[in-house]
Amino acid sequence: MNDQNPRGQIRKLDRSLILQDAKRELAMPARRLFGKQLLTLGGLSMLTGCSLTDDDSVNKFLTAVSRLNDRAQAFLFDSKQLAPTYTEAQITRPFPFNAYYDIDQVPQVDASTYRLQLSGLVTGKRTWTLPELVALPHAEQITRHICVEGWSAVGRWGGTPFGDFLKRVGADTSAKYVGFKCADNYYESIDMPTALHPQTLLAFDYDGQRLPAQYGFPMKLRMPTKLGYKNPKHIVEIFVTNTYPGGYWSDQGYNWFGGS
Ligand SMILES: Nc1nc2c(c(=O)[nH]1)N[C@H]1C(S)=C(S)[C@@H](COP(=O)(O)O)O[C@H]1N2
Ligand SMILES: [Mo]
Repeated sequence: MNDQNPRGQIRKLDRSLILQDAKRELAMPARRLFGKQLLTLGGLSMLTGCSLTDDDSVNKFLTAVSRLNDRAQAFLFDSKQLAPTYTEAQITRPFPFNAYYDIDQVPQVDASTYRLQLSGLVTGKRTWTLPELVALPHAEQITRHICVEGWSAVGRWGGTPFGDFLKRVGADTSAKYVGFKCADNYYESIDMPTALHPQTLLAFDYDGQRLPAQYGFPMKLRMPTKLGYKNPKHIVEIFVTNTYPGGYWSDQGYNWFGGS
């Protein structure tokens, strides 16, 4: 019997404690997991018996943990839970700019020739002009944008609820992912429950004005339930798919779900 075997007993205890610890860690928003990852990794590597002896095995292991984390976050995501909203007076001015390049490299998209492409699992594969998009039902939000680099800021965005737009274009909302291609070659993808979340906005406006170039003209996807890097700016194509599309930063090791 196990309880007469001290070594077996200790093993069992360790396993359940480590599992508990791992569960707690995985339940946390990704940004907190980043800081504490080492603690859990030690425990998890013991638990799984993975030997983390070289960069390759460490990378594979971290990817596996991150995928596990994606699943935990997807499981915990409550599609009815709303992110906090703020007042006009709480807006951060000026709102920070961030991208994988400097502000002088921001893409200049021509409004008159711009067309939004839709592809993948959608029945309405027509293109959309900017005036057509801006004429869609309008919603506003004042929410907090949280960047993994350690800053956050409150901003005001206006646009059309993305879930309604997906339904309007005949998207298969039972599919797993919505992907985005951007004018600056950035790319991103999100889970369908987040795409359908009531605060997920296809945003054309910032603070009552058309989105300035640096904040993502002609449109960005604004999700207060996700970290900054999940919110693509300068969107030129939206596609619906069951094949994991990855994203600019998650393909470099950041957590894909990226919940805030
Ligand atoms: N197309 C595109 N979208 C992007 C990025 C980018 O480099 N290109 N950077 C992301 C990151 S890391 C952040 S924090 C926010 C910054 O948005 P802001 O300039 O409106 O603050 O945009 C996100 N979306
Ligand atoms: Mo970011």
